Amino acid sequence: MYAQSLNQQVEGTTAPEDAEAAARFQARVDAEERIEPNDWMPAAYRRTLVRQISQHAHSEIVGMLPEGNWITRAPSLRRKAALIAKVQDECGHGMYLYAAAETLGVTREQLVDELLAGKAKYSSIFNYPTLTWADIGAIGWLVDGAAIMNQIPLCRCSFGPYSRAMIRVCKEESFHQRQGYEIMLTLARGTAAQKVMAQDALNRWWWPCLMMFGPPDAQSQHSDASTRWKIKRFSNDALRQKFVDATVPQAHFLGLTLPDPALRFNEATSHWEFGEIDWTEFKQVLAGNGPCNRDRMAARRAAHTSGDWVREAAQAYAAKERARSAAAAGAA
Ligand code: BYC
Repeated sequence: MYAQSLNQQVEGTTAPEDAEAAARFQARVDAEERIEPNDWMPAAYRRTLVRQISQHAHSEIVGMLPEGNWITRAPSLRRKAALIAKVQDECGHGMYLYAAAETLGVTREQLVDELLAGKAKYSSIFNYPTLTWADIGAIGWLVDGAAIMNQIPLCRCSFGPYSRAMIRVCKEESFHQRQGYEIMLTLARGTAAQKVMAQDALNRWWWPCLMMFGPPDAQSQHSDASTRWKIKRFSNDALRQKFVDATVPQAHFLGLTLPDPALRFNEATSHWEFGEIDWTEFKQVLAGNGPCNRDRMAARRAAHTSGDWVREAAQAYAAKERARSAAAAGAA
């Protein structure tokens, strides 16, 4: 459940709603105009955006952990440099997204507090462990691949700051996806042991990646409103299917097997049909019981606490700068 306190604050930033304003708003959305932070918007639209954008930001930040885990153990200098750059990009994505959420009347501190208090969600995928180097390939290829599939349509989201942030994020995700696929290709064409490692990573990441797209359409409580508001352009199931259709041939090119005995190409629909997703596992991960939920939150809390002095120093510096500017303005 999204935190009550944040919701109340978000509600408080909008003028009382009237039917005419709501109709004008929907007409602008229907005409593909972008809604900007100072424009009138329904409270529920604002609330949905704060929820989604902040969850997205948290995902980028928590998402640094599984890959960051391998920076010291990357197999070559080239791989290490690329991985450091990728993890740093994810941090940058988190920063744009927190900034986009802040335009809706919440502060970054509030959003981070919600995460650290365990009240805010982040993507289920980051609660799985990175056991071998091949997991770094699988994350780039599959997790970033799934993220691109979901985020390309978000570049046309009705809310201006979110859509603009997504354009840059997608460009960077595209590099991430390629570096992951290249790691997988190297392993798949390497020694027998390396190929086994690549296959094992694919086996472990495939199903959790399909869960990234969210619950089945029939159980997606936010989809109807988000589609009407053109935040969502495709349903969870439609994006999941696009991802499967794009990824199965990539796995075949690698010479790897997808861990799904039900997978088969339907000539009539030109889609890859896949087996049943374990939604119980998804719900367990969302409830905080995935393999790494507790580790991830402990790592974020520890990073936040050990970063106290950095925030204090930055605030002290900003206060000094303000005093200097005020003194200079007074002297002029
Ligand atoms: N994990 O009504 P629904 C990256 C929740 S990071 C956790 O369908 P909606 C990367 C959902 O929030 C990329 N929770 O929701 C970073 C809702 O719960 P609440 C991350 C999930 O919003 C580092 C409930 O289930 N991408 O690429 O219409 C390294 C019902 O769902 C998940 C984004 O954040 C999940 N997988 O649709 C490498 C994309 N799925 O809020 C890579 C932006 C659903 O009512 N977000 N839930 O408590 C979205 O596009 C949409 O929010 C979703 C869900 C498609 C995820």
